[in-house]
Amino acid sequence: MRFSILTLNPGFFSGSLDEGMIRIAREKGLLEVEIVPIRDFTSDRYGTTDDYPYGGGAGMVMKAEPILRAYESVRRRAGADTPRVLVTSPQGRRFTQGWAQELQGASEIAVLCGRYKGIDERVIPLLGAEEVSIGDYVLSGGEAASIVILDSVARLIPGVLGDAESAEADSFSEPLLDAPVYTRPEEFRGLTVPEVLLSGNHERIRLWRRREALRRTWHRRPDLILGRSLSDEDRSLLDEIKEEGEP
Ligand code: 6GU
Repeated sequence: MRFSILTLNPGFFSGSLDEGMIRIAREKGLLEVEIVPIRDFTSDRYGTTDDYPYGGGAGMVMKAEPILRAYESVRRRAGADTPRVLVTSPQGRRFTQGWAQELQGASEIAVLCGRYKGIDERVIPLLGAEEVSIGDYVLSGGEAASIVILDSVARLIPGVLGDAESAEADSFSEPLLDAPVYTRPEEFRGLTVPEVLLSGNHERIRLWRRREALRRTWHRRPDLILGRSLSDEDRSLLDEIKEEGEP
């Protein structure tokens, strides 16, 4: 998979691509990341990438021309593969695990990092782009969002994660939050590990984890539970949780 990131701030990415799972995916040759500095594709001597908005108003708008030229360089490299193109924007459709899974099937992905005040709207149809938002808050630019998207897609590429990790059901593949986890020591600063996890009783542990997953989800993200049909077991666990009231 090749992931091209078109940005006004290429320095944002130094370091972040050389750490953790993104680095491993790149080292294994499963992921190639190309940072495309939009300013390199300006044609005037000032390297102008933005301009005033038609109709007035605060803030500057990213110009179409340098973006299209930057994208055309990505296209040339991609050859026959038509990239999936995303534009980061607070106005975009919300990014989800399902969207990440769908992108994982693409061989070429290009992400244009928008900046907060926006991009000339004509860029969207010209690139055949989809606008994507990572959540309901405002970032000053899409660079951080593009790393979020890259990370979530890269870890789904077959062979990137070890079997142990990828075999595990991810939180959000199954739409409940994960139960809490603990590691050694058994007691730390007066806090102990729940006894059930030390019991060796696999059925009790399974049930405890299920209950805690439901409990967290119910208290923190009830939207993930409401309107879903639950198994009989989940239903009765959730009834117990509701009896307990607030945490
Ligand atoms: Cl993708 N971009 C910006 N600028 N702000 C955001 C966002 C993206 N997602 C949430 N807020």
